[in-house]
Amino acid sequence: MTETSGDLRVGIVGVGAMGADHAERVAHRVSGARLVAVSDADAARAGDLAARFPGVRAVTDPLALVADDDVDAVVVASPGAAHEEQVLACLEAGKHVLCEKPLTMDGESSLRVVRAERAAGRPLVQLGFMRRFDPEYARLKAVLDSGRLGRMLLLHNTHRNKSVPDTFRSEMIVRDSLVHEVDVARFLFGEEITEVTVYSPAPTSAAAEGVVDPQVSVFRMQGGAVVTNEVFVTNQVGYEVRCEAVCERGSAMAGRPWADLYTTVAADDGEGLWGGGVPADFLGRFARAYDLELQAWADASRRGEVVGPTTWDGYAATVVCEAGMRSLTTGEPASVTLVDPGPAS
Ligand code: ISE
Repeated sequence: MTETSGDLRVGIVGVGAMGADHAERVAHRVSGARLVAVSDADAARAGDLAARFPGVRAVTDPLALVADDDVDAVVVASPGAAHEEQVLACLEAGKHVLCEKPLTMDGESSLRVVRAERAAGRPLVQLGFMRRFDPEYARLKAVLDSGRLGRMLLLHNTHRNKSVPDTFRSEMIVRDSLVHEVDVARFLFGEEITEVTVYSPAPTSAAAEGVVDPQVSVFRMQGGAVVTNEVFVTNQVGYEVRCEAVCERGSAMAGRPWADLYTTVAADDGEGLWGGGVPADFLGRFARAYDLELQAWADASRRGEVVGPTTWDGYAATVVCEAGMRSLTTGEPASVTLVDPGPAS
């Protein structure tokens, strides 16, 4: 990327897997943006990452990074529990933010962020629901909106990860994984979710002790449509994310496994096999989506605008996941109540 004086100077707070991936992206693939500073609760990790990029500073205090006059805009990729304070600090400083999901850990705090943004007088926050930027999901949305297939009746989402650490408990399958399907359903239908039921099938023997994996859930949409979700985070194969929209006059799929490169391979028994690859994780599967997401964020921030998912989308997703976590415990349907944040100031 060629640097110009008009580049958006970006700081990244939280440089675990996602934040480090975004650092690479901002430094090398996003035009009109320049990585200037990184921060992490693990100072050594921030220092090591900064050392890979000439001119990038490691800042110990994330709030100091936010306040830094040499930082125009901030990517918040820290653990969810730190988001509220960091996003509020960005709003206070009048800086554009790309906040990874979840917006915050509960509905009340997410609502505080929605209200703080409204009080700031202009939108500043884009939520990191990258699926909206994935070319396949974006095309699916365009086909649905064109009306060619008629009204959408059902949506079936599949979300599988190869493996997760033992610390990834049942509730995190809802809050960190199902949350993407929550956003996909709201995005594709253009409606809110009113009720969630989470079912707990017998777990795979590969799941950590006490973890409900896979999980199957059902969303009821405002207009009466139904969404089914399978989330299975220990499939032992690879990252498989796809969905099928069933409409009155047709259906459409995104993330078809067979859309991958067709390959043949010799097998030991002499039979030969055919197939394609399965990406190992979301960083690979959604690399293009993340590139487009960050580029759209940088371009919009330079114009003083926000595109893509908003704090309201983050708030709604948090509230739906809270209901999902209640249903996970009781096995009963849990209703979703969204609170009107009130008028913008
Ligand atoms: C992770 O946090 C993500 O956001 C991924 O997109 C999702 O597939 C994974 O299950 C989550 O743990």
